[in-house]
Amino acid sequence: MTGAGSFRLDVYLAGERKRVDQALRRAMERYGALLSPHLAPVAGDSLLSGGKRLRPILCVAAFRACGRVARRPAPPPADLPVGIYEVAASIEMIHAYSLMHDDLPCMDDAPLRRGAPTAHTVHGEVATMRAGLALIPLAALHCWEAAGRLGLGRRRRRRLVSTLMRAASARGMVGGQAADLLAEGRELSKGELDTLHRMKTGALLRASVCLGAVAASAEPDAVAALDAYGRAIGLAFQIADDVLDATADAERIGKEPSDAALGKSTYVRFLGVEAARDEARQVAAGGLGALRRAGIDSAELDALARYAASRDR
Ligand code: GRG
Repeated sequence: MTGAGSFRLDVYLAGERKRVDQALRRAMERYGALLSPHLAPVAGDSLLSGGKRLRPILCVAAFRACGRVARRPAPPPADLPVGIYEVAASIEMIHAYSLMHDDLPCMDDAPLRRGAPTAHTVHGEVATMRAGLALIPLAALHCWEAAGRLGLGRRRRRRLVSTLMRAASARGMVGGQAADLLAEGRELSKGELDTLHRMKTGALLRASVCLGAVAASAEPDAVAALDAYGRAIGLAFQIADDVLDATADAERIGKEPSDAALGKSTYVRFLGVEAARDEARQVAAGGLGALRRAGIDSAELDALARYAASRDR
């Protein structure tokens, strides 16, 4: 991977997280009424409970990289249309629902998330299940309307919503989760593990990058390069997740490590910690190669690839 020069990832991430959180709060104000009075606080708690916000940040970075407003050096984020943060917020709605459901007793049965008690331990299983489900149509609606406010035509708006919903579907995240649950206690091959994680974790990360590119009205070859980048980042992120689950404590990652207890096949089980770290870095470098070949030069995407592969929380 090439150096990211004087780019300050920590400053960049903190600024972007603030803007994503603002967009999420605006979304809850706008659509809270569609959630019903008792589900809105449950969904709101999960949506606004922090987190890295990597998916929306990738979406905005891809948008910027596609040149609609991009120049080098990168313009300050305030130059970006607010609408791209709104589109990005719709991805985080899907992510929030997936975490709420993932932690339920019928799935990973987790007590902690982001350093706090999980949604169902606070609000109960039924309310958590319902509020999570209610976020799915909200995400689709928000994506559609935000893309309209961004000035996109119907064809691109449809493509954005369709990309997001396909990534969340049984061909993507839901299918990956189902495969993961079925595989508990069973030894997977490396190929099966790759496929599972490209769906469960990778599909939404990949779609995040694609949404940014499509929202920027990028040319097809740029969309294809960003898609390859997103695909690589999605897998690198999961490999790094396995490394963290095997090596970090609950205080650092904000949840109880659970892969070993649930008998899951992981990259660490296959490769060992150090080789898994290397693999994550190599996969991410492959994604950056796709950008370079397409002439896409983005300090943000470069730094985000490193972060996805080598993060420490
Ligand atoms: C009906 C089978 C079925 C599934 C419903 C629950 C579910 C859908 C999908 C689970 C998807 C999931 C939780 C994948 C794991 C992805 C992952 C590594 C999440 C952690 O993401 P981070 O680290 O979290 O970005 P933060 O807290 O930073 O947002």
